[in-house]
Amino acid sequence: MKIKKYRAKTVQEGKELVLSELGADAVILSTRIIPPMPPDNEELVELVAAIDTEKDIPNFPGTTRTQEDRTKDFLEVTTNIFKELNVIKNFLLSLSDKITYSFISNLPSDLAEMVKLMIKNGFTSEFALSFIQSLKQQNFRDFEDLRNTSTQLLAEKLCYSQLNPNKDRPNVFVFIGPTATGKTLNIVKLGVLYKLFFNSRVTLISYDCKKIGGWEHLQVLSAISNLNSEYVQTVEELLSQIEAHKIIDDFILIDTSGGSPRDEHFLIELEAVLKVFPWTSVFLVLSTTQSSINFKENIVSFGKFHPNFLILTKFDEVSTIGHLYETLLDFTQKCPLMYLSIGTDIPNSLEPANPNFLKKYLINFIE
Ligand SMILES: Nc1nc2c(ncn2[C@@H]2O[C@H](COP(=O)(O)OP(=O)(O)OP(=O)(O)O)[C@@H](O)[C@H]2O)c(=O)[nH]1
Ligand SMILES: [Mg+2]
Repeated sequence: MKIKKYRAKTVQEGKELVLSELGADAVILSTRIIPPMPPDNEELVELVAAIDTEKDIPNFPGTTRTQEDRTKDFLEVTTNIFKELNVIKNFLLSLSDKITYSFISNLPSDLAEMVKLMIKNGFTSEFALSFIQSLKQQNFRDFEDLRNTSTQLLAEKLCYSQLNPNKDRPNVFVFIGPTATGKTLNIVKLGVLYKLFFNSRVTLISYDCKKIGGWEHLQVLSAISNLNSEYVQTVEELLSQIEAHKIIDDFILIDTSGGSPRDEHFLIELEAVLKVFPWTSVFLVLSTTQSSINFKENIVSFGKFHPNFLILTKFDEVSTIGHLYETLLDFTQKCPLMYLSIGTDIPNSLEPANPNFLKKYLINFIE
């Protein structure tokens, strides 16, 4: 490659110079204006042009290297450079791994790998380390054995509850939570299941006067599922419907409007509703697809209403809930897990919460 600078009075004149000297294959790399300078005090244009001269490189005396040979050489050199870069990249990755995971450097390799896997699955490094430290004294056949034992232990640490329905009086359940977590859909699933398993009479009441189509959603799903449903718009209407259905039904399930955990007005309204009746149980419905921060925020806001049971939804959309684990560990002590929703099928996509099901979602994500 030959590179040369040209100065001329105009760009056009400069181009002609380049053309005449380097030929039509020349490429102009840059142009710039040179301000007037003594002695001529004339503005000039500077062009930098280049021409590929590789084709003309002569062979050293005594050699007969062709263009093909030179291409081969070039490929060999670049391949070697890439190999070197890969070595450097791997070295940097292992160095960064060592720095990031320096806190597990004194653990046996299987346990250290397990801590890393837990962190990848959303657990915090502090929690993962302290949990794995507690397994130090145990012997494991292999890594899979360690992973199975860990998930089983973690799942068993959460609190679960089963429904013990009142036989003598109606069970009046109210469902609360943020928007679109699956309250309405799962109320319908429960309505069908209670009807079938307890051979009971069920009514669903929608007190969702906030969302356009909220009531219609419950109405359509109930009709398809052959369940009775009602719609109320005020607390007075809600109470009078409950009174009316208490006499004939075994289960009355109330659907409420979803709202933001940051919406003070919504939370005050919900609190007022929750105070008007001695509910048999308050169910909090939360989605597993939330980030750990948002999930925690919902637990704090809705936890103030002291729900009795927790329903977690959308397990079919996640591979792990490790990022929610620590919040759940604390919260389920007061509000145990009762149902886990794994899809939209009515009523089959609802599981009674249990450690054997939940463990599949704790350290499930493997790169
Ligand atoms: N994939 C999946 N989708 C679900 C699950 N549970 C609910 N859904 C879907 O999530 C969406 C919201 O469900 P809804 O039952 O309307 O949620 P909601 O909490 O009543 O919502 P609001 O009334 O707006 O507060 C719907 O499309 C449901 O079909 C689940 O477990 N898995
Ligand atoms: Mg709803």
